[in-house]
Amino acid sequence: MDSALNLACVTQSKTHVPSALDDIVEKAANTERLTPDEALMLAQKADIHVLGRLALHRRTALHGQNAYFVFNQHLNYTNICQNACRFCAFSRRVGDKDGYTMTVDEAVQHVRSRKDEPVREIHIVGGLNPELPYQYYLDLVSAVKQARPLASVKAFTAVEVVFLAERGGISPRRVLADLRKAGLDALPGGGAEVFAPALRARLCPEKVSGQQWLDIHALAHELGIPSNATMLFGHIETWADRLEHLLALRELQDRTEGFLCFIPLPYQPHHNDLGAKGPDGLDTMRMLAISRIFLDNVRHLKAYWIMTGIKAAQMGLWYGADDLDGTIVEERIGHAAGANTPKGMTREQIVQVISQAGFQPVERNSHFEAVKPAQPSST
Ligand code: V47
Ligand code: SF4
Repeated sequence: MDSALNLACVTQSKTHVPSALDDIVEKAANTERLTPDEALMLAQKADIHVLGRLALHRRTALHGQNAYFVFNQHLNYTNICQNACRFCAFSRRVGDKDGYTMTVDEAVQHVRSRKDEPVREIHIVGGLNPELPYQYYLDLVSAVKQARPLASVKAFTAVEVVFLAERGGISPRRVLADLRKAGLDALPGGGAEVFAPALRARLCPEKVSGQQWLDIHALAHELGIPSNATMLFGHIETWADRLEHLLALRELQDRTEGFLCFIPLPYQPHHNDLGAKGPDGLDTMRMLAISRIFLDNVRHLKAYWIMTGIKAAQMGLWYGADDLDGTIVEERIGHAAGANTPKGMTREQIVQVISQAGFQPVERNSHFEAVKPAQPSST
């Protein structure tokens, strides 16, 4: 075991009999790859301090004291959706009075309204709106890109990509190629939920399968479009479901190396009909730590402050996370489901949050490259 970790004090006592768990802890401390069964035992049996130390060891080896954030803007262009995922409080049906769809011009207005701020990434996702033509999506990406030529456009989940392909009667490959031509830089990680088929059938029966989600990301990586990956946790899934999900991501990443970041999304329990209660703080730390330890080939791990809460995101940096996402300003999906956080933070606030947690704030772009704070006039 790495002596720097010195986990003996928490795993052993004079009367301690070495166990299978000790072997797994030692393997993890030596940065060896864990099997799903080993990770499952670690997740369920290891002391929270041991997990934290192991995860911190990994995150420090990768990133030192750095903790990343991006100056970004979220754009949820429509909440109209033909699906009805049971955990979702954001979506509305065609005709609902609180349904909305932005025209491309309105979306550009949103982006322009922040033209004096040094935004480096526009994150665009929405519902599956059957009334929007294929061309809308291409126009949206190219208009946003034109309005913000120096910002990356990270747009449309794998679920939206499949929807566009089906509606346009074209292949997902063609959709991704068209979007890229229009200015798409990366895919966000949403829509992954939990891959386990039986669970997915209960959570989001109309949604693309886990395999389809993985296939779209594999295709994006093949076309040179990097992406993120998420997992919705803390509802009705088990640790075995979580590990199955992480394994599928690890296997794909071994093949493509296209994932930039993994984001475990803590389930927000309000205004939907799933009835689960959401993870507590310890479960969120355990989830982050196991993600950091098991997903050894995805470089970045995000504690998404909008959904974890700001204080838990700070703690998350000690449990394996190295990224807090960003300034955001107008988040709707987590807040529709009761997220109890501000809708955005200023750069000064996020820098302070990271510094006060004991880490070095580093502003990044969508590709996780460190950048100098941009001046508003350069955007
Ligand atoms: O796909 C829906 C999730 C996702 C709830 O790629 C919920 O950088 C919690 O994917 N509780 C959208 N989560 C958000 C997302 C994301 C966010 C930030 C950064 C990135 C990135 C991606 O939100 C959906 C769904 O999985 N979601 N309802 C809920 N009640
Ligand atoms: Fe629609 Fe996405 Fe909500 Fe599911 S999670 S209902 S696909 S907006």
